[in-house]
Amino acid sequence: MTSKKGSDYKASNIQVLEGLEAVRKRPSMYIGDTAQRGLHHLINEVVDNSIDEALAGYCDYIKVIVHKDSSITISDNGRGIPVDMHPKLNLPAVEVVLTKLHAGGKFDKDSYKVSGGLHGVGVSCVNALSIFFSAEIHRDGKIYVMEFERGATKVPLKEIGKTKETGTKIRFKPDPEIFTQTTEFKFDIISDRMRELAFLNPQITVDIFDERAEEDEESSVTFHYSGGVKDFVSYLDETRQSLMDEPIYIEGEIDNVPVELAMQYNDSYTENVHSYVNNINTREGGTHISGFRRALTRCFKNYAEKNNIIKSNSKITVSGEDFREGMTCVLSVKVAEPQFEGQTKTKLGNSEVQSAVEVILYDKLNEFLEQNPKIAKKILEKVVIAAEARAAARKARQLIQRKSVMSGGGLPGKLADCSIKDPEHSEIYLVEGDSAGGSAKMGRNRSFQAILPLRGKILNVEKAKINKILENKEIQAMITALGTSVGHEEEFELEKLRYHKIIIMTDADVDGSHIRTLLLTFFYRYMHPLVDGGYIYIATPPLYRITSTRGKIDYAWDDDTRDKIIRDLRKSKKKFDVSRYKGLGEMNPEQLWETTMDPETRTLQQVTIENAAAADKMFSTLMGGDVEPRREFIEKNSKYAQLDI
Ligand code: 0RA
Repeated sequence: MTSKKGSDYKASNIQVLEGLEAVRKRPSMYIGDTAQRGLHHLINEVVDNSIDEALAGYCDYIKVIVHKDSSITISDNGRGIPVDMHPKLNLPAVEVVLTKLHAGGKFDKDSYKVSGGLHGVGVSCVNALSIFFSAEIHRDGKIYVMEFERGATKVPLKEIGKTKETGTKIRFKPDPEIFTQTTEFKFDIISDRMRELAFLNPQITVDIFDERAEEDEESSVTFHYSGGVKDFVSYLDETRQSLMDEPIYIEGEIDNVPVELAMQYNDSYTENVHSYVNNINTREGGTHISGFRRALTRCFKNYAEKNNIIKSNSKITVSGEDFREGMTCVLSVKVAEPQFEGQTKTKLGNSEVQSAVEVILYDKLNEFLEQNPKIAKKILEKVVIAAEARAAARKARQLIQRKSVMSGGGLPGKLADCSIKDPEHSEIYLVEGDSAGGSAKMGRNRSFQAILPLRGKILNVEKAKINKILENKEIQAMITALGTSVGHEEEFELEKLRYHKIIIMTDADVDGSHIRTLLLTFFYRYMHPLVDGGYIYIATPPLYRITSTRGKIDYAWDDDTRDKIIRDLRKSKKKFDVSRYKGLGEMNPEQLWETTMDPETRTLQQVTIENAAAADKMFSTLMGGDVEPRREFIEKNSKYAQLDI
């Protein structure tokens, strides 16, 4: 990594493009969306600048404060935004940085512009989208401040005192005119990202304070991990049984591409490889991931042959994915000029990165295996079992297909299909229990709504091998109904998906939320593209029914609404009866339609993954082996854990 000596910044380095009107006109173009995700993106956009300072070797502390009024303060101990005058524009550099689009002094190729959010649009966008924005800069022995409203300068740059420190403090309050859905920041979304950044940048410490927290709630957290990606892997595998004492850690640099990787095998059957380029989670993979896979496969195959572990006459064929089953890995590379491709621009395209990762991993992993024959043997035994299970799974998959062909239309008997065949306009309800399934079948609009009742608890896929999963009747029914098959990459066929809305409808009780989590775990692990594509939804049946005179029925989805309805009824001196729905089965078909299934009146919650590593951790904790961490996790996260994955 480069580390610049001294403060050699000049205002004229800044490349100026245009003003901020464009950002306010089309905010989604710059921050992705203006809903919850975009809102939180504002924080990332500012923090990315602090991380850039850290990567350049000037910053090791970042503090985030969530204020009561939904504003955010982010401060760092970097060099501070430059304040010298820009010769051509006749503006202080900081004003250019904060009020001009794409302004930034980091365009020279010598310096790594390694950090940067998905969109990498800069702090000026945050300014444009805030009703209030202030910057306090400690630099050259002086303290400066500047204030803005919706991107327009309200208080020009002024000096307000002296200081011995350097750094930048930015406070902003998102504009509710832009963020019409919500301006409420979620502590867990912020902390998931800050934790991730702390793992990926071991030199930094991040503090988060939540001033909104009630007395009994956790209101601050500190992240610092001197072990970097190695600590990250240990954290992700906290609730899994590891096959080794500590993760393998590998590091190196080729062609100006620093590569860092930690990996560990555990007793699960899922592959958890998280890759990052310049701190950005590359969900779609890319050249660094191909380099990783090639090296891994080559290395283990060589070792196995050399040591006669997999006999050449053996019937099993070991494939690349068998080497990654039950593996947790974090791969982090830094690339000076990354090319991002793919649907969500999270796939690395730079070809030079493949060989950099491949060469570094191959050499060092080889060395590790030679030095640790016991671990090597354990891993390879596991790989052989994975290969056998995969062969069995292939048979099970074919069986599911054959069965569905033999049963005529090929659909499971319990499915009440819809009449429309256009997936884009069709939806399927996965319903807990046969009795609720019956109500749903009667209450639905059969033209576009299909119903698949699921009996009892589906299998916990976190603890089962793929061949066992495919033998499960409920899972088989889902696979055939959805039409996509299951598994990684080639095996999964998104284009065959028969419904573009898959709606999980379970009771609003402990069992219901357990079944929902089991289903989500299954989709997350074995039908990942459905989660990524936003096809999965959760139905929200009401919690209370309030019946008043002449059979008028009100529904309430939470306690506050219930209390308000009761107050109003009392005021108008009406008699009423309140009951809590214990299960979907207590609703008659009309009620179920009206409250939970009618597109005009229902509320569906779309399942999205904000942070893949955090989601992995959540599922392994909720569904993994250890009871105690699960209990703790549920208690700590009960407010969020249900939906915000
Ligand atoms: C422009 C140029 C330099 C640093 C920054 C901006 C900068 C921006 C932010 C936003 C939050 N914290 C920040 N820290 C720094 C380079 C400075 C130099 O070369 O001295």
